[in-house]
Amino acid sequence: MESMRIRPSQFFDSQQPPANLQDIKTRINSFVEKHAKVPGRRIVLVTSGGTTVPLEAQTVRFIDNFSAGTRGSISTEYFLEHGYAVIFLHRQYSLLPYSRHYSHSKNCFLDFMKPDGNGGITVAPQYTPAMLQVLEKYNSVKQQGLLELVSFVDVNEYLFLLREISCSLAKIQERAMFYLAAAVSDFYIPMGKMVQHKIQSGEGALHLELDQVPKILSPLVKEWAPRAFVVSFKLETDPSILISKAKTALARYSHQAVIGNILSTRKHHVILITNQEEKDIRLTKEEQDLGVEIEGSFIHELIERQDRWVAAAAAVEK
Ligand code: PAZ
Repeated sequence: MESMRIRPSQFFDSQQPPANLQDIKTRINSFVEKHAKVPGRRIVLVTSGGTTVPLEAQTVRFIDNFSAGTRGSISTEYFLEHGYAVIFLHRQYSLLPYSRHYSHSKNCFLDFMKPDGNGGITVAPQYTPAMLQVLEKYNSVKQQGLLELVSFVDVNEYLFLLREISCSLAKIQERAMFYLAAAVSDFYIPMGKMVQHKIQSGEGALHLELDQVPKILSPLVKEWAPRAFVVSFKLETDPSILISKAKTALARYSHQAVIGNILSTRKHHVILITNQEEKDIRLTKEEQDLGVEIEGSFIHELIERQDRWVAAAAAVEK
């Protein structure tokens, strides 16, 4: 069935770009130009959250992809700590760096507050040290303009935005990393085949036919930013196929690394796969209980590999 898949260029020619694409392009170009002027500054594009697939043009129903944006938002904070500027391409309303510590899925922000006795409110003393730490990091990142947020909802928007941002990053691709943690739909309904109005329920079972989404890593690695360091993610539920699927992706796209993870263990176990190695990264039970984040370990590993890769490329050019 592989031959049925539309080519990326055909996809972009036949689909409608998002209405705000030009504004985002301007914003990203100025972010990239600003950071390109800082000697040695690296930029990473972190993609995060799941894409939807609308079933109707005026969308009432859609298919969603699993991801809360936990991986992407945590990872962004670690990249910022390592001095990277970050473009955070995320699913609208999914977790964001820094505010994720106080997200509604974990806790209610009101529980952190208390009346200050003078008609105002304050942070309850037991939460102040941890919140102050997060606030200081957040303010420093904001003040230095190190984080640019771009949001998407459906797979169409995601692909157009990914192309736009990749082409912008191409200007400094030797200093760029792509960290593609978003859960991107494999199937979609092309605009030409999508119904305009809400699908009616009076006609019995619903039969859907979805086309395959083009494999976007291919133009990203080969055309848009061939000298950038590219990390993709592979999510599986069956551990017996994870490594072979990750290796197949590496061989097919010739990028630099794949992070493999299993749905049920993704928060404490990942496998870092490159052409040279297959490295198991795990948190111990004790680390998990202490709330250690696995991203802290493997992002450090990825940065080391990007350093070596950049150095090797520079040596070849000499
Ligand atoms: O956002 P989250 O922490 O809930 O999930 C992260 C993840 C499992 C979506 C990510 O680690 C990942 O594997 N992304 C690629 C998904 C895929 O193979 O399509």
